[in-house]
This record gives sequence, structure tokens and C-alpha cells, in this order.
Amino acid sequence: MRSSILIIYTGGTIGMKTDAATGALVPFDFSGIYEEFPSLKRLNVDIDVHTVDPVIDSSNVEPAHWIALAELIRDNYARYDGFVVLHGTDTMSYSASALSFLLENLAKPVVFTGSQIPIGVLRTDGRENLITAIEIAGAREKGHPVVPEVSLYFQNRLFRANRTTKRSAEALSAFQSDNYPPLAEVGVNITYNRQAILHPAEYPSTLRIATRLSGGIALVKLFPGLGEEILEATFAAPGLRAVVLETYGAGNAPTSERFIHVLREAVDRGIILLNITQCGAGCVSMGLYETGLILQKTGVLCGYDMTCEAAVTKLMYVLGLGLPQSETRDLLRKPLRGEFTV
Ligand code: ASN
Repeated sequence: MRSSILIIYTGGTIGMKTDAATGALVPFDFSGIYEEFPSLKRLNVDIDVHTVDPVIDSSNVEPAHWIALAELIRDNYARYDGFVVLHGTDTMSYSASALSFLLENLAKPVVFTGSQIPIGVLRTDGRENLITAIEIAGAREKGHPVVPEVSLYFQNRLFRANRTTKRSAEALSAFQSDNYPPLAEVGVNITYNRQAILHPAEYPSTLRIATRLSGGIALVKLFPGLGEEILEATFAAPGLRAVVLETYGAGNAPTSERFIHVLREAVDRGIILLNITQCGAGCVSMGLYETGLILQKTGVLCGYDMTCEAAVTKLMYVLGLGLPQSETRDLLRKPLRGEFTV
């Protein structure tokens, strides 16, 4: 059976092509995808293309774009077997993480991809990323999709989207997922890591989407010498609702009276503090050292091995649900879409 795939083109380097007349990079018209890549006809998929208006460099992405993307997927959900989102690489991990939370009860593949070199440049990495992302989005087994979750495909590896971070501005292997294994590795064959892939509780399952993301999130990365006045000013920001604390190692932070006082006072005001590590790999474990234990006693929540991108977007999503504080804290304590390992 042929799969039908909707490609959603949002912008970024992958969509750039050199204009023959001027030599400048101009957006590629993905509606001409079959003329550009005739080999796509050999895949067992039917493709439609939706180009977002306007296409943007991903540095300009805002939460409103994520909600619009979730609505577009919801509106086309029944019509397609899978979705490929073409996105700039700079904020792709944020967008893909956000979509993993916004799309509740997802049972179809949503594969994000992009490229480091424009699609219209001979040495582009975009062609392979695009073609393999389409093949993965269309892959089915025993009547069900092989990867029914939000994923990110780049340079021969498919990752759970909310486990990724852009790691290189140069390498074609631009993304990493240090704390979760690839969902698939691509060589001569596409080898799926089936035990690592999330599946819905049951088929058929009905997609729901969240349409509100909270503002008021701050990200504070600790470093020796971060002045307490700066910290106090950040925590006094009007509208602040939650702070992602990027701490040292396994979740450690200074034990000075004044530092702890700022955090305690924030928790007392109902501000959520979420502890993730600034190390690329590994997990927060607040009971390990005195320097972590104090945070735990102060009411700081453990972010385990979550990426910064997942922590920020999960807070936007969970706080956007408008639940009472205790339910909000409960949702933050458990993995909702496989975004951390307890
Ligand atoms: N600046 C581009 C973007 O994120 C980078 C890329 O796509 N490689 O939109």
C-alpha cells in the first residue's frame, strides 16, 4: 500500500537554491519536487507539499509558529500517513521538541529535517536528508507506522526529536542525542531500533493538540562568578513563571546563603525551578552531593537527563495547560513523550 506524505516547508537552508541569473540564494519552490528529484517517484509514497507563508530563517521562529504547525498537522491528520517538516537547523530542536508536546496522542510519524548546505548546491546534504525523511515518514509495518512519534532525521541518524540538540555549525552531522539512542541508523539499509520507538497506547488513536504555550520562562546557566545581583534581577523579572537552571555536573549549584535564598524565595512565590545539567550527556541526581541536595530541599524539580530545548518547551506546554500548581509539578516530574529517562 502506498503511503501519503505531507511535506511542510517552513524555511531554513534546505530550501535555498542558487538563482541561475544572479548567483544569489533564493527560496526553492518545493511544489516542483518531482521535477527536481525524479527519483522520488520510485519511493512507495504520494507527496503533497505545503509551503508556510512566509518561509523564515529558523532564528525567527516563535512559539506562535509551533502552534500554527500543530494546527496544520491536526487539520491534515486524517488525510496523510505521515508528515515531513523541513526546518532551519538553528532552532530545529526547539521546534521539534515543542511539537512533541503539542501533539497529544500522536500515532503518525512527524519527521523534522533540514540541511547544512542549501538544496540547490551540488554538495548539499539536503537531498539525502529529504529523501530518507520521506521514506521513514512513509514506512509501515503490519498496517501501522514504524515511527509514530516526533523525530528528527539528520545525516544517517533518526533521533527522538525532544532528545536532540544542534551540536555543530559546521559538521553535516549537526545534531546529537547524547542521552537516548538513535531510533534508526541509515546505511545501505534503514535499521530501526524498534525497542527505542514510542507507540501510542492503542490504535486507532485520536490526535489532540494543545493550542497554548506559556511565556515567562527564563534559562539560567550557572558559572563561577555569576553575580547574585544578576540572579536576583532575573528572578525579579515581571511575568516570570519558571526558570530552567543549567547546573553543574549531576545537578550541583553553589551553597551560599544568598544564592539559596533567591531560589527559596522564588519557589515560595510559586515560580517553578527545573534543574538540568549543563553537561551534554548524563543526568541530574540531586541526592548525590550536598550541593545538589540543598536544591532539592529548596523545592527545585529534577530535570533528569533532559535537553535544554526539551526543558524550555515542556515548561511552555505544561504551564500553558493552566493546571493547578500541584498538577503542573506532577506533569513536570514525569516523562510525557519520552523526553527524559528516570
Ligand atoms: N540559519 C539557518 C536556519 O536555521 C541554518 C540552517 O538551516 N542550516 O534557518
